[in-house]
Amino acid sequence: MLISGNGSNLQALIDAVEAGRLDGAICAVISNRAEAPGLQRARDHGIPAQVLDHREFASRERFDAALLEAIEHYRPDLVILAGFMRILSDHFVNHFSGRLINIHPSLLPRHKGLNTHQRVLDAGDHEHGCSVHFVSCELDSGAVIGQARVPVCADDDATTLAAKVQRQEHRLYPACVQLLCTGQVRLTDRGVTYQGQLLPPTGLDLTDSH
Ligand code: NHR
Ligand code: GAR
Repeated sequence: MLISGNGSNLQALIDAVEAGRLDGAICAVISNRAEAPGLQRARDHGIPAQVLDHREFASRERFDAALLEAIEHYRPDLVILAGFMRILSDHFVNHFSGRLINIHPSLLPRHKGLNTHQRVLDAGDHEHGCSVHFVSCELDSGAVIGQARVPVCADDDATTLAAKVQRQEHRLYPACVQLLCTGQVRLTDRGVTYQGQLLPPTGLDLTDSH
């Protein structure tokens, strides 16, 4: 898993593995920031955690080459971005094609890029949420696996919205990763399939029905 910060989504995946809700193992965590709290979360659960500081590399391509090598050391089936804040170059993305996923705090294709919660408020949206998607070369534009929606209320600000969305992220990400681990979801040349059926562009609706 690749992180840059808190690692609450990493924690949700660790919890899912430990609870037997995920047929997989997290083989390593790599952060581009040494101060990322997620590194300690990994170590607390016996997961190898490593820092690769992008500022120590002369170019994005050099950083990505070192990152690719560090990841390949573990031979993972899946590479999971969870609050990882560095844009990845085409070579990296193509190398892990179909095995590289991200969670993005919006209902893609709405609000690609950063500061999504404030942008949802500025746009007057009544609905917000999160998306798990395969990473493609074009930023935040890869095929969507699943989404979870939350209502936007009159008294919401960017902080309350972020908290609501994150609560859903912590359900959505383990659920999507499990579908990948069991082979029920795949990236094909036609798009994302679930149990062999092509999904719509918004993927599976995994909104909390409670
Ligand atoms: N890389 C590719 N090629 N494609 C995607 O879809 C990617 C990606 C790398 C990361 C996550 C993404 C998000 O969920 C992600 C998707 C960082 C930036 C960004 O602008 C944008 C989108 C995402 C992550 N990063 C700045 C950069 O120059 C640095 C910002 C910072 O360090 O705070 O890399 O939103
Ligand atoms: C998550 O909300 C994730 O959707 C978002 O950052 C947070 C990371 O939290 N990702 C991005 O904004 C990617 N650009 P975490 O570190 O606690 O998992």
